Amino acid sequence: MILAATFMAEARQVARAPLSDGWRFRQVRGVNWYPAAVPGVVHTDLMANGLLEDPFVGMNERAAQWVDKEDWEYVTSFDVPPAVYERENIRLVFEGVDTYADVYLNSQKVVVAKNMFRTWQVEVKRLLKPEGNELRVYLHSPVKIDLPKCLALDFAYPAVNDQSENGGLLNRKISVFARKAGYHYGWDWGPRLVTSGIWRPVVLEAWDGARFEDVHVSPGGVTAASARVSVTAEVSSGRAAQGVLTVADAESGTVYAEEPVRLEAGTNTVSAGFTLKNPRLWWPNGLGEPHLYTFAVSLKVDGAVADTRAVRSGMRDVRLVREKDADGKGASFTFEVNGHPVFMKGANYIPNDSFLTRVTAARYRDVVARARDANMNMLRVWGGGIYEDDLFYDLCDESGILIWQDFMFACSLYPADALMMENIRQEAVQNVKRLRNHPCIALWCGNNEMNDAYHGWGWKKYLEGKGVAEMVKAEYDAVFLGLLPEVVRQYDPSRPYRSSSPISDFNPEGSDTESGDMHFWQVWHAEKPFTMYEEVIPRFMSEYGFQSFPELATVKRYAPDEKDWDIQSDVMLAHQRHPRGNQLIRIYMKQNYREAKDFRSFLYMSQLLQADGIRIAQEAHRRAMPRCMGTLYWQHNDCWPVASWSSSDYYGRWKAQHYFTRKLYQEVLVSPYRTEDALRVQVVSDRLTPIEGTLTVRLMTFGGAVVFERRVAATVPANASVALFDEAVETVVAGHAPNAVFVSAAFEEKGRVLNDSVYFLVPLKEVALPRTVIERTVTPFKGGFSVALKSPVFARGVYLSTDEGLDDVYSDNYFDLLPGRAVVVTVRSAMAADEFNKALRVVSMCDAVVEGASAAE
Ligand code: BMA
Repeated sequence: MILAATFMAEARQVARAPLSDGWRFRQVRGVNWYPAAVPGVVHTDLMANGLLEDPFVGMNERAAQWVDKEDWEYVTSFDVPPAVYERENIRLVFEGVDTYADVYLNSQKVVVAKNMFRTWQVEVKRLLKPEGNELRVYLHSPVKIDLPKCLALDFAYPAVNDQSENGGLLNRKISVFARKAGYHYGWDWGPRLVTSGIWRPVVLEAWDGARFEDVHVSPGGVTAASARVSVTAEVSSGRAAQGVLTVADAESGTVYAEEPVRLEAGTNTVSAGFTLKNPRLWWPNGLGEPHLYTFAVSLKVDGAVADTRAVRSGMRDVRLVREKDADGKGASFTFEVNGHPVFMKGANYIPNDSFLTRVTAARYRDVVARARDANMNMLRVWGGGIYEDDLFYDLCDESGILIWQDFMFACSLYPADALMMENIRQEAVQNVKRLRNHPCIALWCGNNEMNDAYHGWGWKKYLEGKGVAEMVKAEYDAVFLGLLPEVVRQYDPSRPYRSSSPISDFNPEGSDTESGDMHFWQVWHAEKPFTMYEEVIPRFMSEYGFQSFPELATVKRYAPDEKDWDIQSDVMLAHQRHPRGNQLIRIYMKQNYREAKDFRSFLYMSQLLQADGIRIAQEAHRRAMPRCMGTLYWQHNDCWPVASWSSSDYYGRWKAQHYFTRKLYQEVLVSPYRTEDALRVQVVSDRLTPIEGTLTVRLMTFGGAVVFERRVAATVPANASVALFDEAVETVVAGHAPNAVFVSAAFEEKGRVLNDSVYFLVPLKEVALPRTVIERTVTPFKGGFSVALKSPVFARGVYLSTDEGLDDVYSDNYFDLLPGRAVVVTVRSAMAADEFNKALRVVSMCDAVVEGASAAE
């Protein structure tokens, strides 16, 4: 959709040529040159040349730690085609350099880069020759640059997740000195792989006269009747001239606005505006179509087109409503979209790879599809990663996924002298300008957890002890209360800014359940039971989570050798980055489940445990709407194969939690839960119109006998959460042992089940799950198989897998099979039928626990 001109483009327009060919690289201390990929990073180039073992396999990460202590040099040479060489202006653009680099063009230093989140550009016409130009990029080791800064201080800027020890730097947390993705230095789900490289494209741009530097399309006052669209363009012009700014529909050609503009030599701001009548609105996933308009914006100078840009935009009104409660104690935290309060269902998003340049378009498509297909309407791009690629936001625009966008600061405190402030300002301005056209962006947020950490994690005390608390706090305030909100006000005034996530509206030193957002980690870090999710419910839950292991097919990729199949083996521990991760999983497993019989079963049970636990929170948050208006669990994805809080692993394989989430985030949720001695069923609807339907609540034995049944006809109001069933447990169980029965609840509209749920009246550990063998019938179809499944008795967490088919996608998995009821699962797979039949394993929880460890024990 971008009307990108190339060298072939019409002479007057801006020409762009990537400089991606012919690159070579070397370790500066070394002598040999090797072929290199640009965009790319040193680690992947070393791997491609057979000089580094894949750090994602086994314990190879350890053997990669030397890379960040070295300087590296990248060189290419290129000719400039005449059609470009003759243009009035030629600019060299680095869209992203990681991180410290000197760039030389024909031996002249033209760029000194020091921030991986910024773009760097320089006018190079006078330096270029028609042939044989040399472009050289000297990448300084981030360790060599930043370690001295760290050593010069007599206190440490805290950085809890920086795995400096793994990098051989003892306790020197140097990540805070670099404007570089925090997770590169290690995280509690990620390896320490401190990359260097030319990680985004290098391009030559050439033009005559005038060009767009930026085009901002900003819809305002959006209603069903009309939308006011303002287009503001930054234009550089070589001379004073008369021009025309035109905005047209890219498809139909309909001209919306045509403004004569006066250009002076230098930078100009020109604008045009128009009103769209009865606009097609952009809706978040689940509420309607996320319609996108593509506006062709063009600039004519002296009658000829000088530059064009195609800008996609969505007509939507998103606001964050924070109204004081009637009792004055708290305030709402509600995203309102097109006039409707919308409950945010989503997750926190991290970068998709430690080596960012490996994230292909297909992987971006998959990770966003994983959100859309799980019925999410929001992702939080978390501050320890990157401002994502344009493609990511394009896909979110198309999928109706709203974005909570952090600036890139997380779980640390950062120095901010005048030079750093300017560096951060440029980073913020560039990224806000780059992303503000996307309708998906809902909110800007200064940082992740820094406010909580300063006040609540003992950092303030530590810094006071060192006599620098005021200074460090002043640096914090300057960035997050001064610079960043100012940039947002100036460049994207229609969007809200929050200084930190989480933060209370009334207590600037922390977060709480009465206002603002909250990260709730008492479950997991503080070992509190999952049921605490039902007790602590904030206005907006922006983080909570629980770890699980990836399934065996993924584990095999990093631990191929069976001798390592023990969660405490060195290899498995290298892929478990939370210091107490295994211990915590074991503790919760013991509290909630019976013992897993072997390694494979433990992996599977860890996924069910995570899904069961997080489900309690997801349901409690949704039930609590409209007081609570959002649930974003930690975390959507992984950056390498690892045990983590993710609901889908590095290869994109859905964990149990992802399948559970898809159902729990449906438009309508049926949520059974227990109070002291009653069973309640609540129905939550995100639909913007009322639903007439029927709730059926059944109590069944594991053999399939229905011992209680009630049907409740009800109208569920629009966008509401209502209790439709409330009955004494005693009445419902009707004399049966509570551990030998389960609740099955479903809500249907005109005979179609909108959502259903299985619920146990006692903790799962005590449930007398019967043993069963699941019958299966496999029928091949083109590109896959359908698998019909049936069990005479209840089967918990039915799991289909073939350890081989990494790309297999199941229509459903980890689901409960009701006694006697047939379920058909389809799987897309490249396997041959007999191969699949042999490899397919169908198990349920009763197969995974130690034989004889019966429920009643
Ligand atoms: C939150 C996140 C991450 C972290 C996660 C799990 O604090 O912001 O920093 O990975 O918890 O500990």
